[in-house]
Amino acid sequence: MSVASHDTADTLIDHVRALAELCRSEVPERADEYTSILQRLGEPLRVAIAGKVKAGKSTLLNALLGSELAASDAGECTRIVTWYQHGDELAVTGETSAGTVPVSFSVTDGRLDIDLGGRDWNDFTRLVVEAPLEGLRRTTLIDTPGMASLSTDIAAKSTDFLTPADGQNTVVDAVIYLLRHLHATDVSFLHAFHDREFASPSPVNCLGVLSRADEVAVGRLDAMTSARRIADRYSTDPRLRRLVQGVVPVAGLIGQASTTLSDGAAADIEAISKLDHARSQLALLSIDRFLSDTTIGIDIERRQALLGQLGLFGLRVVEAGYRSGELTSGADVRALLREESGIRHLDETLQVVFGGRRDTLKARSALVAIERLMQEVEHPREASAMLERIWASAHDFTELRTLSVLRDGNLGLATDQLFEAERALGGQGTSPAARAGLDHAATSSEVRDELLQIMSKWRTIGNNPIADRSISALSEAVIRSCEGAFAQLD
Ligand SMILES: Nc1nc2c(ncn2[C@@H]2O[C@H](COP(=O)(O)OP(=O)(O)O)[C@@H](O)[C@H]2O)c(=O)[nH]1
Ligand SMILES: [Mg+2]
Repeated sequence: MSVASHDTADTLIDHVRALAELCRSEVPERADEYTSILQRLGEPLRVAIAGKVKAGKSTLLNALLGSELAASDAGECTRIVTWYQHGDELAVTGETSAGTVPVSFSVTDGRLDIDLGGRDWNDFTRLVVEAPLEGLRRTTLIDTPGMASLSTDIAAKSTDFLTPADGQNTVVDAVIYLLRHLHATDVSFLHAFHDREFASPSPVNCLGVLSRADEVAVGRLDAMTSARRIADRYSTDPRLRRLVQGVVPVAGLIGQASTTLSDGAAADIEAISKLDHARSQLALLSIDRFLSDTTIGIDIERRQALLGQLGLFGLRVVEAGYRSGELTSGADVRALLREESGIRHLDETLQVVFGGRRDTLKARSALVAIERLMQEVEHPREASAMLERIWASAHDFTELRTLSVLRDGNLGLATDQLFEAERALGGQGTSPAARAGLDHAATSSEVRDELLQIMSKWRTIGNNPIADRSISALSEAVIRSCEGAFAQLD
C-alpha cells in the first residue's frame, strides 16, 4: 500500500481503516478495541471544552450550540463530564460503573434541567446528552467540570479525562481551552496535558479562548477591543504558542444571549435608552447602581434577569445601540449580540483550525490508539510496517508535526518567514488562498502566483548549503504543501 503524496484526508481515513481491519482479524484478543477504533473513525470529531471552574465553559458551549443545554454555575451536574452529541430527539443517559442508565430531565423556557434522581454525582463517569442540533452532526462537544486547582477532586476528574493514564485510548481529538487571564494554573494545566498522551498533545489540536472577554475592561463599551489586543498578545507569547494554536477573545454570555434574549427583555433596555442620557449613564454605571436604581421603571426581578443574561457590557452595548437608532427590534439586538460576542469569529476559527483537518485529527487519534495496542500485544510485522508507512507518507501528518515544531521555537527564522511557513503549512486554514496568505476573494491566478513565489523563496532557503537540517526539512514541507495547494487549484 502506498499513500500518494497529495492524498485527501478521505483516503487517509481509508488507509487507517484498512490497518485497523487488518489488526482486528490478526489480533483477535484485542478485536473489541479495534472495533471501537473503527467505529470512532466514522463518528463526529470530538472536541472538549476545558479550563478552570467558572471560566465560562458551559456558557460558551451553549453559545456555540445556540441552545441552553448546559447548566452554568454550581449544581451537581456541572461536576460531571458531559457529552453533547447528535440525536433525533432530546435524550439524556448516564454512565455508571454498573452500566448505562436513563436520566430524567425537563425543559423550561428552552433550558435543559437534568435530574440525577437522588443519585450521587460521583456515581457517574459521564452524562450523554443527545439533541437534534445541526451543529452536533459533525462535532461532538464535551463539557468538562474544570479545576479550581490541579489538586481538588473535580480537578482530578477533569485531568484524568483529558490526560488518560497510559494504556487508555485518547478520548478527544481536539480541545478548546478557556483562559481568563494568564494564570499560572492555566499554563501548568496546559503543560500537564501536553506532557502526557492526550489526543497526542500538540498545539495543532488545541485552541485557546480568552473567555468572559466582556469583563476585561470592567464592562466598558470598548471591552472587546481591549480583549482582542490581549488575545493577540497571548497568541504570540512563546509559552502559549507552544500549547495552543492561537487565542480568540469570546464573551460566551453575550453569545448565549444572542439566541435566548426575549423581545420583552430587549424592550426593557429600549426603555432605558429613551431616558435622558445622563440618567441612563448613571443607571448603567455599575452593577450595584443598576440593581439599586428604582427610578428607571423596571422591577428588580427583571433588572436581575437582564444582568444575568447580558452583564453590564451587554446592557451598555444594547442601550447604546437603541440610543443611536442602530437597533429597532429584538431581532436586531440578537444579531448585534452575536457579532459583539466573538462567537461568529470563534466558529470561523474552529472551522479553520479543526474543521479543515477533521479527518486528519480523527485519523491521528486512531493511529495513536493503534500504536498503543501494538506496544501491548504482539502484532504481525505487516501491521507495524503499515502503521509506519501511514505516519511517514501522509503529508497531513508532516504538516501537523512541522507546525508543532514551528510553534515550539522559531528555528532562528525571521518573523515574516516564520509566519509565511506557518500559513503555507495550513496553520491559518487549509484552503489554497489561506496557504498563500491571501484573502478568500483572491482569484486562482493570484493564488497560483503567490504560491510560486513562496516555493521559489523556500527553495532558496532550503538549498543554502549551510542551512541547518531542521530548516531544510521545513523548506521541504513548505514546498510540498504549496505544491498540494497548487494541485488543488487545477
Ligand atoms: N460577564 C460574563 N459572564 C460570564 C461569561 N461566561 C460565563 N459567565 C458567568 O460566569 C459564571 C460561570 O460560568 P459557567 O459557564 O458555569 O463556567 P464553567 O464553570 O467554566 O462551566 C456564570 O455565572 C456565568 O453567567 C461571559 O462571557 N461574560
Ligand atoms: Mg460548567
